[in-house]
Amino acid sequence: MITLALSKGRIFDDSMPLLRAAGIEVLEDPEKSRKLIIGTSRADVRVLLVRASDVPTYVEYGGADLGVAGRDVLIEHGGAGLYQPLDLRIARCHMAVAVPEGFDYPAAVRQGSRITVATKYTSIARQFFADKGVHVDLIKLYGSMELAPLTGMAHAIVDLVSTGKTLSANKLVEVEHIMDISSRLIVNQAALKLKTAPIRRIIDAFAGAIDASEKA
Ligand code: PRT
Ligand code: MG
Repeated sequence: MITLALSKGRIFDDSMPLLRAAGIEVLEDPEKSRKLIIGTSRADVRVLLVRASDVPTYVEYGGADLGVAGRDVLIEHGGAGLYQPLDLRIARCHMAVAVPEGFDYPAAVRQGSRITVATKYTSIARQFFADKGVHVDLIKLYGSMELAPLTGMAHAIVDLVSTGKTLSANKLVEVEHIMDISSRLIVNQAALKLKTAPIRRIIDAFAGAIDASEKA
């Protein structure tokens, strides 16, 4: 049995064409079913539905053989014990620093002020500001980071941006582009040794589908 961990939403949706290219059809719609383990058209392949940030953990500990996770989630997890053979180029966005429209971020940086930053991505934020030599106090949040500057709790946020609509709806502006983000295929190292042929076939089919969509 090959077990693939996916999160509901954009990663699940964007993974479907890749699975199809590997000859795997998922048999249930996760938005309609409450099942956490769903079957596929292949008796030897099943899909596990987990939180996006739990995908690397399931793969690391062998709860799943393979998974799809964002670069953001992989950096925050640390990536220990995970083989990352492919950038799938799906669920693309970027990590950014954003501040309220009125906040003079360049001046704060120039003056060497301490900046309070709210984020779910503390490893990425800590590294980014350390590399810039900016002193920050980080506040860890698990969601709706946009509220932190609006309530006066933080000067800035570090969050993912795709269309930019969430920032503008909350009167925030992007002031730093930290890194581009896309999702990767991750593989449990022991599973790769024990089930080399079927896992390799999936990796190769995914790689072929990515190449084909790049050329299209
Ligand atoms: O929702 P949950 O707390 O369970 O977990 P999650 O938010 O980590 O999962 P999910 O499914 O929302 O995101 C999974 C992965 O998709 C992330 O780890 C990213 O790698 C990737 N991704 C791509 C995004 C976005 N685009 C994105 N826009 N993840 C989140 N967002 C959020 C962002 O945090 C912000 O709140 O969408 C909002 C901004 O979107 P725009 O379009 O308004 O800019
Ligand atoms: Mg989300």
